[in-house]
Amino acid sequence: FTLGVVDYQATDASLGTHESPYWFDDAKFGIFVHWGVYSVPAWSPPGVQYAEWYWRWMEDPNNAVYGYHAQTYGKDFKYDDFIPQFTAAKFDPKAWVRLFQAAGAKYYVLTSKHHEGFALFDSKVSGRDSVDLGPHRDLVKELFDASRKYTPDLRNGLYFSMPEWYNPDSPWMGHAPKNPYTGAAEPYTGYQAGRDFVHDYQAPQMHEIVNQYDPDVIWCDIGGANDSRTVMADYFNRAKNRPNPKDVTVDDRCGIPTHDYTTPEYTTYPDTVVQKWEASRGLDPRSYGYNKATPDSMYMTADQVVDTLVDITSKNGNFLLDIGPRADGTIPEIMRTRLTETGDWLKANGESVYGTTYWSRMAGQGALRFSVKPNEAFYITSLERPGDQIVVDAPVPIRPGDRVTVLGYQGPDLKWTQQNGKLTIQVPEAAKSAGQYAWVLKI
Ligand code: FUL
Repeated sequence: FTLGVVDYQATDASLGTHESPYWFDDAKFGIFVHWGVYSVPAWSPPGVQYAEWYWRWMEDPNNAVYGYHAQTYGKDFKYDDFIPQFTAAKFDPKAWVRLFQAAGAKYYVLTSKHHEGFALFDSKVSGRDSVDLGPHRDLVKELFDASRKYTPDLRNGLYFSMPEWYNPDSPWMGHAPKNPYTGAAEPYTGYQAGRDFVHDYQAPQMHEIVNQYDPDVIWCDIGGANDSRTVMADYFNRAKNRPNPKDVTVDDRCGIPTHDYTTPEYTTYPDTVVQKWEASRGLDPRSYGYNKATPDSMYMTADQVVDTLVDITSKNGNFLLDIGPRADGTIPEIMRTRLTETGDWLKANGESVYGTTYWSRMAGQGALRFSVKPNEAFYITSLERPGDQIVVDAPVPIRPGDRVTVLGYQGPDLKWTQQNGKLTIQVPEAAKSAGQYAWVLKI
């Protein structure tokens, strides 16, 4: 086994030996951030479709966004006219990373460039970025710098959309952008057409994010035409060959077989999946980008966030929970509240989540979910407020003399019996009242 000795080659066989690192498996909870020019209009019918797809929807006469746009901004208002309003004027990177940490997240993933092709970093291969346009700031650098300074334990990740919708050179949906109402051709601001999309633009940008920002995670999206073998070999080698080697990780959407984990979206796997996975979704019922039409009442509750996190991690997944900041860089109050509520739960109960592994026998039973710290503890988490007893009809590894406690509850140990393979635990009223969202029993 030659890990650390031999460099990765740009082949599937070589790259295929890369796996998700321990830190990622142990981290369990990350924050996804969708932020871009789409954060300016930030509109879609709530609960229906992704607001970060505004430009796509606006092009489609059958979509509600088409009419909304004409009515709100007028038919002459082009998507790129939103760019100057993407100001980031109140963007406070230190407050962001502190919030992610307060949420109990161990990493975050920021959209370095979404399908609209607007990069939030200083790109030399394109002028379509936040340094040349809009805020005139390197938003990726500012966030990474703040994280490294104020929250050094937080890992820093970047999302990157491989194709671009209206890039005139993009092989995906590439066609020159046009006004959806008049059909007139429009400039793709900041970008010089006539390139080999993959080799002159996409791959160089991916090298830029690797070399300029040194991310712990690259979260590719969509796949399609790519030079990702070369990019990933460079990324992996750079990480392992430096004076302080570190382990980086990559998802399964780079357009090549290589991946460390799979990425169900707005869904989770029904049962344990042994290869590492990470489910993502927004606090919004159906959007990653900010949707100002979504009422607070439609956002996930903290109870739902906690239940989702516990459910996912019991099946060997991570949960990448998304927020959508506003164009000025502020994070809507409802999102901040949900994150800190989640963090409060994790403060008392996080030992049943971080650094655990799934129980090989089963992920859960009814409202119960299981997690394990080998040779240390077995956790039973009830997603509902427990009744007077919890019964597990499965061979829970408990031995005579083992103590059962409730995390966050200072009272006496719980009484338990195990008979015919069934574990019965008595739950006192005070222990139930000590918790909220999800109750963790520790053996
Ligand atoms: C999808 C994108 O189309 C969505 O807008 C979002 O970024 C999600 C995480 O991935 O493929």
